[in-house]
Amino acid sequence: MQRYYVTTPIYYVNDDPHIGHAYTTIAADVLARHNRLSGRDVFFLTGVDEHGQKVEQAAQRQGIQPIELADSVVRRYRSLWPELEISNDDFIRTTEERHRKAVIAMWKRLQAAGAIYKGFYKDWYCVPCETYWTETQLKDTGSKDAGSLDDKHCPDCGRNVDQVQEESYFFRLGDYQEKLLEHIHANPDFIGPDSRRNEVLRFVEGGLRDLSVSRTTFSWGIPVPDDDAHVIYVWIDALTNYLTAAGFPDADMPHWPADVHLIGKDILRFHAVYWPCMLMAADLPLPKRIFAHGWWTVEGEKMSKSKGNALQPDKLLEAYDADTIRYFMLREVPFGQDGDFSFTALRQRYNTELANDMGNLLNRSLSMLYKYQDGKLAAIGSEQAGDRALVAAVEAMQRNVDAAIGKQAFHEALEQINAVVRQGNRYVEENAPWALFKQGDRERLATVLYHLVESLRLVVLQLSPFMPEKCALMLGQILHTEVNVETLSLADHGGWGLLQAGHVCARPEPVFPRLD
Ligand code: ME8
Repeated sequence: MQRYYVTTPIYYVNDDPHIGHAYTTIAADVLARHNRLSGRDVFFLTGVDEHGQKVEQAAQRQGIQPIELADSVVRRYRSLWPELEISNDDFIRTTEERHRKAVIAMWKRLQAAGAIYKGFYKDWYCVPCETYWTETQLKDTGSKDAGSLDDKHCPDCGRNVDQVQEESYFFRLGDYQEKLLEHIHANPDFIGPDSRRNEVLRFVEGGLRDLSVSRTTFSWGIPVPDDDAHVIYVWIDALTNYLTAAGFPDADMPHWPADVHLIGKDILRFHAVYWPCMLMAADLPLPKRIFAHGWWTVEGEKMSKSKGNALQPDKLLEAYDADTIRYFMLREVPFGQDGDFSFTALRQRYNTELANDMGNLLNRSLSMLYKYQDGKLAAIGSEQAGDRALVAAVEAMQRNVDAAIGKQAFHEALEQINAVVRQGNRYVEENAPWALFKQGDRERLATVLYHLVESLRLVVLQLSPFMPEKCALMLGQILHTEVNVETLSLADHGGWGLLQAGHVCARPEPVFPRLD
């Protein structure tokens, strides 16, 4: 069976989950569910990033131990994900023993390859970003007050950076510059979207400097083997999680390399530069693809702790169901671009695309089936052009959805699905089943109703990775039985014509009541 391994970033435990975290995880979940539906052996990993100075400092501020902070945030993630219908196969914590073993093994492999050496370090460090900057990088990127040495700012987030001067281990990142460029050029799909690929190419062409990979100024992390004055840099620790969960270093890692690492645009360099270079140095296969999505603002404003406007998924779930949130986030913004989360936009999308189009098509189709044929599908007559066009549209949609999801274009996949729904509603108007009934044309009526119900079944099947709960309800009405979407497959259920004459659907019940 073909395997498919998808990952989310592991989230820092210094902060509560917000919609940015939910976004990546929902997107990864749709990839996992779609690939399961397509018959692949899926491994879907998410988890948390517990080490590093940022977490240590957050714990200190609350007067607790880092592990206590981690435990409490982990509880929030573990209860949130099922509520958002996240179907992850594993949840990794970087404080787990399996991960410590993997990180140590990774370190030793890098060391054995001669890719790590001990040196001396003098640089600037941004704690919130857990990123090192050189003097020149601060100046070049025009961070404000760049002239005054005691008031420097991070080129990424604009917050103050600290000067650090310490003995450190270094990773010979510079040695892999050419190999990485070759790899990116030889594999056009390695980094998506294209704009991010170009960004990485420009960065690497600008020259890679060896990377400091240990710290001596705090202790919350995994100690360097045989030199425990040093803690392994949190990004080396964190990135290795993708291998840990795949079984590194013990097992033969059937799921590695990952098919896709989904990430946010802010952590592109770590994933598309540091991580592949580390893997090359360790002589391990590289992930097949890294896709960076954009950032959400909320009602036009950047989410921030100080403004207190970080939108928390559990609050959102008090107002809207998980499927509506999942649908909105992946439909509203082309994946890869930035977007704005607004409640007006959410209600509008829901009311037009789900209540008016999708919900209405199902409801009117099943209602007519009950009104004219007691809920029962009847033998069909010969197909007319409009019928064949609907079947063709459904089959094209199946191929296009698969292609769109294959390149993480969720908005395109949903547009393909919605286009068939709109066609279905036009088909109803064009064929006017009420007139066929009046005219007593039972055969034509049966043909039209069959085409409606069968196309709905296949549309809902394709939508099910996005909206598992609503689709289970809709399929339940069509099939007249309780449906577990997780057991369905395109191979067994994706063909046109599987519904038989004589099948009785359930009475329609509204699935998408209008939101006001
Ligand atoms: O970066 N919109 O963890 P993290 C969309 N531990 N996505 C957003 C967002 C927003 N407004 N704000 C944050 C880390 N994110 C590391 C990862 S992986 C080996 C280690 C996204 O908790 C952000 O882009 O700070 C990132 O992908 C994710 O949340 C995790 O952020």
